Amino acid sequence: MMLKVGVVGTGMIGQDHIRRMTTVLAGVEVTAVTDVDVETAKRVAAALPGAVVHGSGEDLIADPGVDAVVVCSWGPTHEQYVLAAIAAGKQVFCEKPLATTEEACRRIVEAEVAHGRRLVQVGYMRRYDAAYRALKAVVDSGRIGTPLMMHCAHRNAGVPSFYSKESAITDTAVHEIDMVRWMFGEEITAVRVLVPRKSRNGGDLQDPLLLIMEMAGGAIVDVEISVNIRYGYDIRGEVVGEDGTAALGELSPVAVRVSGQLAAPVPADWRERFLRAYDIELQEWIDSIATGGPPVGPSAWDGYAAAVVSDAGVAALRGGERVDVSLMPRPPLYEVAS
Ligand code: NAD
Ligand code: ISE
Repeated sequence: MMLKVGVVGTGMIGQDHIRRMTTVLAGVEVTAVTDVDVETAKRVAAALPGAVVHGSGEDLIADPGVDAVVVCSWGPTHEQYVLAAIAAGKQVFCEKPLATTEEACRRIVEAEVAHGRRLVQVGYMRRYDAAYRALKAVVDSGRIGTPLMMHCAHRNAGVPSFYSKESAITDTAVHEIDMVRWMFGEEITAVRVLVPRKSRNGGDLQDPLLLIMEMAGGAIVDVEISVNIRYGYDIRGEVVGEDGTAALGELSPVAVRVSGQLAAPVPADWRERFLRAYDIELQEWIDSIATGGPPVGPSAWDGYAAAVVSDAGVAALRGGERVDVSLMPRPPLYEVAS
């Protein structure tokens, strides 16, 4: 059985997911695409034998030739497509963020709860990354004692022109927001944002930023967000426990020592750094649908929780204050932590 997938949004990650679904993963075919940029959608479809180009995401979701939907359009458009997929009773993998506001995510959670069955998975791929999984295994084993702090860095070589001041929180740090909830198995209770001297590479953006998150158990997480670091894509994380520390390893497959120097390549971007994580994330999603089970990855609840923290981060960035995070009660549909 091949899962017939329709892709909404054929930009960078849409094309990357189509490439993996057509050349890397098993049990899936891409049968339909759509994009507001019709020419891009047509160009992408031309390389997909038999794929239909739809005029809108809603038409694609209604297509009987589409079993499940992958949403890769811009964040503010996610809500309408995820809600349409829930209304059609189709499984939907939505790239992060689930939606760009707490209210939009709440509407998605409420629609899924009303439907009565999990249909939504959010693209927080760090949970599938070998280094993050190894780090979590050490933390969970108790070898470094109770975690007290985590230091993170999220560095992009550069960002697109549509990237705004708030995107540092809503589009970039939102990955760490989801990751630490998963890493520590607890919620974030408050955030603040520190604003260092601006990089001359950042244009009008406030770059870098330091996001500080307080965890329910008392640990504190700091995240450096630098989005014009120039030298490459660099993702770091180190957990400090009572008895030791554990950090994401260096990921380069090669290190060259020559002429008194040590050099190792740095990934260019997220596609290179998280290549395998995206593969595993989507393969597990495809397999969960094939076996008739609910998706086991990040849920609409996780997407909602990340959005609430992200909104608090934006408020902290604007106001300079510490901002409390308050979640609605978790519906029983999401009681099993993902
Ligand atoms: P992009 O601009 O390259 O592509 C987005 C595409 O969506 C564009 O082709 C655009 O025309 C299309 N689009 C916009 N509005 C639409 C609508 N209403 N209906 C259909 N298509 C529409 O952006 P991108 O970098 O591919 O990012 C897309 C999404 O993926 C964003 O939510 C982003 O946060 C997420 N993303 C996730 C990761 C990750 O690491 N998981 C990495 C990059 C992007
Ligand atoms: C982008 O949308 C992603 O999700 C990348 O993983 C992240 O590193 C980047 O900052 C975002 O803009």
